[in-house]
Amino acid sequence: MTGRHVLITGASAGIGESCATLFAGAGARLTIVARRTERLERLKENLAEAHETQIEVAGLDVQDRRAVDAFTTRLTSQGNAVDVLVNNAGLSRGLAPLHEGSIQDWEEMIDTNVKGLLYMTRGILPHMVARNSGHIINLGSTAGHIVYPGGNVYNATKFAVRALTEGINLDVAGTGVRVSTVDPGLVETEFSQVRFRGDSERARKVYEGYTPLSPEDIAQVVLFVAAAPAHVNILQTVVYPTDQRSPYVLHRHDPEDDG
Ligand code: 8X3
Repeated sequence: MTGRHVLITGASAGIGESCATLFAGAGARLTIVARRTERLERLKENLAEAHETQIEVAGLDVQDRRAVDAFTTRLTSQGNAVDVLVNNAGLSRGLAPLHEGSIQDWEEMIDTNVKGLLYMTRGILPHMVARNSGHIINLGSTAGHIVYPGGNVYNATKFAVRALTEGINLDVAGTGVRVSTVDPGLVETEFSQVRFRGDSERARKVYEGYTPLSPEDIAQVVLFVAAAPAHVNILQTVVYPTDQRSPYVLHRHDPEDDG
């Protein structure tokens, strides 16, 4: 990845932060964006200490269409071509059945997971097509393959990410641009804290009694997908913890067995 320019959204925590760490370690130049700039600045400091690579930080909410447009216009007009866009920013809100769901929660998920991904991609992809090279890597989910009770709108957004990945992949046929999704199952991040709005006890229980994926596990896959030779396009990867075989089959160890 030496010298390649990687743009990562939602880079202030979790999978995005781990991607930034691994890509910096692999010698990439980074632009890391998120809403929480103080966390990005701290990450930049840590990475700059460990790796001799250029890191740009930008405060950006991918839901904000005008802000994304201004950001991508500025970035691309500086001749700062993006080699890899990691569309990682995403979130889940609530687990209510649809008939009890919060419309505000739905809008936040749709605006971030679907529209935010589209805004970023619309800003960056034309330049990749013009250069006949580049790679869009979307963070999907196993929730984009199988629905589960209360997942409704979150599931729909991740099904959309999968459909958009497949659609963009067809649209750029004949160019050197690559398009991929990495679709994880249960990864221990702030995801459940956000889903349950800071209910730490409920969030902790999601990851109890088995070994979930770590953000680093997924970042390794993203790096592998990005680092594949230019003639190889890994369209989709689905990654579960060994203890989870589907959203419906999760092997939790009996605490009694641990003595
Ligand atoms: C995260 C995985 O199963 O909580 O997207 O939806 S799940």
